[in-house]
Amino acid sequence: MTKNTILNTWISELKEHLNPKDVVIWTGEQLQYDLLAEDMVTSGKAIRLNPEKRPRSLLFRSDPSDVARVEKRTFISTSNQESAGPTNNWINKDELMPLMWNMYKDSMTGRTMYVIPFSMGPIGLDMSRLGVEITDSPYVALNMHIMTRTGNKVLKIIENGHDFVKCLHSVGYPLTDGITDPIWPCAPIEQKFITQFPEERMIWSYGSGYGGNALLGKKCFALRIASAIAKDEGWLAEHMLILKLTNPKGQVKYITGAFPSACGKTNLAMINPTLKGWKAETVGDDIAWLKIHDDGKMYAINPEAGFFGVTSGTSYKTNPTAMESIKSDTIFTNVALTDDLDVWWEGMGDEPDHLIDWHGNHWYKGMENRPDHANARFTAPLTNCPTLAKEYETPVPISAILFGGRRPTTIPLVMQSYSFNHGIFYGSIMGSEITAASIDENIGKVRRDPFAMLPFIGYNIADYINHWQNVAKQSSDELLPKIFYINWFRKENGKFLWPGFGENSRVLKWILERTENKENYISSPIGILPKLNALDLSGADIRYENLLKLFEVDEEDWKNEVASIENYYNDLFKDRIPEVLKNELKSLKNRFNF
Ligand code: OXD
Ligand code: MN
Repeated sequence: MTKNTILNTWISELKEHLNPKDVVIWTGEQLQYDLLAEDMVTSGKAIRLNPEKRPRSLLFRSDPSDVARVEKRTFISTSNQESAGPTNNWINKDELMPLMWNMYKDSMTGRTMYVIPFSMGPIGLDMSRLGVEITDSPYVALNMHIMTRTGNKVLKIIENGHDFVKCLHSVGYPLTDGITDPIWPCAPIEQKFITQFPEERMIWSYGSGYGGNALLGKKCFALRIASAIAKDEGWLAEHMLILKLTNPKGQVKYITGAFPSACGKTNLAMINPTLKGWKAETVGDDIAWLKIHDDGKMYAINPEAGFFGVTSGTSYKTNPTAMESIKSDTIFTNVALTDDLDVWWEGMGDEPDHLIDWHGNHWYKGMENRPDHANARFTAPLTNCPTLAKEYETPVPISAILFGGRRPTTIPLVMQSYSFNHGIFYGSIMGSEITAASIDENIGKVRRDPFAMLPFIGYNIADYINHWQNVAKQSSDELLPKIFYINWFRKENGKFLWPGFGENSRVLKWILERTENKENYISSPIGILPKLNALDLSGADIRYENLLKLFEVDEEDWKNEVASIENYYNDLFKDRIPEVLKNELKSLKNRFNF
């Protein structure tokens, strides 16, 4: 079958146990993609969009029960619970492996088993890692073709003996006699398992066909398994965008940023700077692998080859670059279909009079239900992106790391940490304020999402924090990226104080100046803040009172914040609060005289 015995033995074992009707090795050729796409269209599982409006693009509709990552069915399975820590669902691997293996029995009956060799990161690069996903979902095969580097080139490296992460996926819907295949096969929620086995460097996913549950290169591999590999090898696998910035003098710098969902990560990765003469280019929008090189600097790669972005709210106004990136060769999932066979979603622009909604039903303007799903997605190749940086396939040196969240109060527009360790503290307290929770008592409370990695750390979060510190010890604060906390979302009387989007370039400018130690700052108990005249507001419509509010450090707010952080650390880490966090919290209190 292939020239790698480990891979062959694995394929044979799975063929025998999962009972597929045939096996297809993914070659990565465009023709193979095109034929499978055509197959999906003729079998009624996908709709070909209007080739004049959206060339070579497809629309899929998932089962209404299978529309997002299922965190409560996502597991880290190891030999002891301590290694998974408090942020992960854990089941002993001696229990879960046999249980899942049993579920996989004959689960591919009547289906084709696709064997997809893939590389996370550019093929052949030192920092890249290889995997093979075995799946019975043609939708997954098509998406993996876009989201990763797949096919013969990768297989060849594996055949030369390179190791790979075994990723097994089944939709959990065998086509035994008399069973017809639904448009989107999947298993009921209680049978879904998205399991990482970090000790084995292995992923088993069963029962879901959607996004991060099924495209195993993304969250399962590039974050959960990779974070465990990275811990052993001394690097970081992070939920971060990578952005290239060029100032009017032509100087180039790269930054990364981690934000909880719905904080505009993809928008920042594709920012259109309003500051004159500035240029921003995209390296990645979701995941960064970071490693300290021999020169002591931290370098990043984007391990992915595509965008798997939320469509909702994406428009020529909010993110023209994303709109340009999905003009062709794109897979849409759970968006609405227009009368001329194009796509539509909420926030895209003018509402058409009639659509076919994501369930396949007629939808008319004025109807209450939305025609697209809130987590509808586009899958598009990076190379579609008009602002893709030419360095997207080489490691880039990182000057600044941005952490942030949605905080209507307390946190200023931007602040810089006093040290790398203080930056780790910033990462640990990240989060967004709950504004429209169904449980009223939670409104106003902060939902913390440390490093935007809460559902993605493949091991104990206390060890993860310590690992950040250990990585930093490979270099010095001088050479390491500078760390910033940003908050585009501060409000006064219910109104945003900062315009956001392209105007965020003004903040990025200050950040880059600070990476060169420009003396344009003041010190405050919470970190380094811009002098008010240091933010370049040329041509911007920002009122002076707003600026003052954006940088206000309110002692009462910070008393509450400190108490909230203390509670959160105690609840989360129990008796394992990392020393670095204890020390940084103490220093913060000292600077305030609390
Ligand atoms: C996410 C995503 O859920 O990128 O973070 O899909
Ligand atoms: Mn993400």
